[in-house]
Amino acid sequence: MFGWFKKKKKDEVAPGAAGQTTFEVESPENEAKPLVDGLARTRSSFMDRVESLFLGKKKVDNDLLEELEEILITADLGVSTAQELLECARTMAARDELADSAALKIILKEKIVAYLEASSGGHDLNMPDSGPLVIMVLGVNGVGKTTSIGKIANKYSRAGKKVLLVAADTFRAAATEQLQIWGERIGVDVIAREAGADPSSVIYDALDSAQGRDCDVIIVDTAGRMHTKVNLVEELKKIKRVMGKKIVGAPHELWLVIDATTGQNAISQARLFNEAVDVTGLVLTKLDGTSKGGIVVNICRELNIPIRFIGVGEQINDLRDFEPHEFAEALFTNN
Ligand SMILES: Nc1nc2c(ncn2[C@@H]2O[C@H](COP(=O)(O)OP(=O)(O)O)[C@@H](O)[C@H]2O)c(=O)[nH]1
Ligand SMILES: [Mg+2]
Repeated sequence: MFGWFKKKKKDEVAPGAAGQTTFEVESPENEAKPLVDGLARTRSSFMDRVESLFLGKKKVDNDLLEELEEILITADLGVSTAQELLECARTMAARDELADSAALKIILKEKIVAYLEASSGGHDLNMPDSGPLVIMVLGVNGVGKTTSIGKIANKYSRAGKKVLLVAADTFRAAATEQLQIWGERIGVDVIAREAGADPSSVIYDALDSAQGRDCDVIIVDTAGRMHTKVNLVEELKKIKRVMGKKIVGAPHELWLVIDATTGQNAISQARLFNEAVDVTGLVLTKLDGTSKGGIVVNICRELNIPIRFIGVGEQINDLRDFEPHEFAEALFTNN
């Protein structure tokens, strides 16, 4: 999905990436925590239940289908997705094609991949023709913005990119410190000002000084809380405008961080932010902390915004590129 971290053939240049071939680098992906580990909780609640559906049953009857419906809804796939999957299982049963859990798993997996592909497959980053890629990161407090920025910056930096971080969450002093700690840890510069400084002016100054630094990517951390919700949205719009004045086309990417453990609430948050600033990608965190990883499918279908990364833990390597096939594979892997 990302030109940056895909192992590309030499002559394969991503569209719109003219002059950006230096971004095509080997992936440090093998250092990341395996997805199968990150999804263990979801797998053990969702898949184990699918497996046990057929235990001791000779045929697919209404009871079994009802139980399946409950499993699908409990996994947070979303009501319409659950209904569609159930309909499909019913049709298969009517044709005697649903003999066991293996047959059911094959069809569920196929459908889930198709849903994920539809929103998150093959969406390249909106790379600028020249100059640094500017990524603005947003999301409510506590969802994992700063942590994800640290992980993403580490990934980019290890892949040979020059990264600059901007601490524009000036609402809390601790937020700036947290980003600075990440910066020190991964060896990446962080531009910060005192708590309470106007975020737009921090960004204006940061982008100014970035121009002399020859960096490849600038990631801006923003506040997830203001005095009111309206303030937050207005502030984010303002920050976006300021960036565009300083660097043409910036922010090129607007990534919304959402916490997978908050279920439907994550979807409502995404709608609110998307209306305000046109989100271009999602970072879905804390998948390790939920047994309802089906929310990923729900998010893809409800929002139709590509998922860029998923967080599967608090450590630096607990971040994965989101690849629909890999995700479905991990979800359906036998323990
Ligand atoms: N288990 C788990 N915890 C996470 C993940 N991402 C972030 N966190 C934790 O969530 C908490 C809030 O993160 P933080 O980055 O400060 O959120 P922010 O307020 O949005 O910047 C911290 O304790 C992080 O360690 C993840 O993928 N998995
Ligand atoms: Mg933060």
